[in-house]
Amino acid sequence: MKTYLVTGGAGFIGSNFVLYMLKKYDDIRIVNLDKLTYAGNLENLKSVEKDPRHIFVQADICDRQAVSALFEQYDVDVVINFAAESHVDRSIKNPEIFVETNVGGTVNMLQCAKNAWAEGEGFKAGKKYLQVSTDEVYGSLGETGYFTESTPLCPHSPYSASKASADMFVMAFHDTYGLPVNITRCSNNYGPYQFPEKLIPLMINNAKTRKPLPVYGDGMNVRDWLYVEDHCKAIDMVAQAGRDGEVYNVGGHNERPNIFIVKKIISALADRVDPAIDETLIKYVEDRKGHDRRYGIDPQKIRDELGWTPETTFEVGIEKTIDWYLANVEWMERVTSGAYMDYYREMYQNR
Ligand code: NAD
Ligand code: TDX
Repeated sequence: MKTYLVTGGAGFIGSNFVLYMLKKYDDIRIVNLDKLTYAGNLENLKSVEKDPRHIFVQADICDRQAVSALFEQYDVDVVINFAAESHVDRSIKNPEIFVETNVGGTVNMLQCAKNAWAEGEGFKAGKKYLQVSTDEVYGSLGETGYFTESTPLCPHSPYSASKASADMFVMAFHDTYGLPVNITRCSNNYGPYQFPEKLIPLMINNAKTRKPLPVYGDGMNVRDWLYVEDHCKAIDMVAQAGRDGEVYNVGGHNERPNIFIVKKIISALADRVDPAIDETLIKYVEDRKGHDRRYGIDPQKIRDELGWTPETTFEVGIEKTIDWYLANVEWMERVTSGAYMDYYREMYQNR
């Protein structure tokens, strides 16, 4: 039985990954370490609450004692490090926590894996540390071209700078100590359980409640969208078969300008909820500082080496996602109460 130490497994992608893996494999065990920040939500994991293959531990990835105790208690085979501060706008307001968690936390995870897996001059067989990273570390594209794994790192936001820095430590642990690592760099994810500070769930929630839809700048920034389950599949494949020390970009050539996404959500909600939901809700607001213009992933390496291809087209994925948020009103109400309201007011009242 393989044991996974998944960090950040109560967040958006992490919880989708835990559910995906427990559904796909019988013979695995997942130790899920999460600090439960504002973005962590155990409600996402309700369906596996009583599953003995899922062990939840509330802890901080920066905590040496807590993390090394887990390596001691469970014979961890694979680490998947999702835990991070993940929102660009928050990083612009408060960069320090991004350094602490995304850089310091990653180095702590690497050190703990290195210590626990040491054997003789090298490491025990069959171990893997996988760092979940982002296409944002490559910076911004012009109108043409794609990010490949050899595109130089050129992050612009405090968030992407922290993720790029973490990636460099991951590679340093491979190059210096020979730690068996991989990095995945994925494009924008969407799907169930995404916190409504991010574009798609924020727009669905605002449109449903007839609140203004805040579009940054001219709305023509382009993101490359991937359905979260396709990302989970890619991570599983890389963890199993990725060549040590390699980076794999993950994306499905689904580039869309932000305004296209917003209009798509409006028309879907007009059909499903109320025909009065229309484009008059769109409010162009002050642009994000340092706003990257375009992201676009070249996924050739993961396709050719590991046979990964996405299964969900954007057209299907966005409909499924909208349906999920409309069917899970209580989930949305719970995550948008309390502290979320303060965040929302602070973010958007002067824009
Ligand atoms: P998220 O914000 O939804 O979840 C992050 C999780 O990490 C939360 O459960 C939170 O409680 C936990 N966490 C935060 N700080 C922690 C700490 N110090 N110790 C332990 N747990 C902590 O993020 P997400 O969107 O699910 O992203 C997961 C990972 O994937 C991140 O590393 C992110 O950089 C990367 N990524 C995200 C996207 C995307 O579109 N969302 C795309 C590419 C890569
Ligand atoms: O209210 C909004 N209005 C708006 O126009 C919000 C929240 C966003 N936007 C724009 C900014 C971006 O161009 O939409 C685009 C997407 O924004 P986010 O959902 O904040 O995502 P992004 O900044 O692209 O980063 C996401 O993808 C890469 C994740 O948050 C990162 O964790 C991941 O690494």
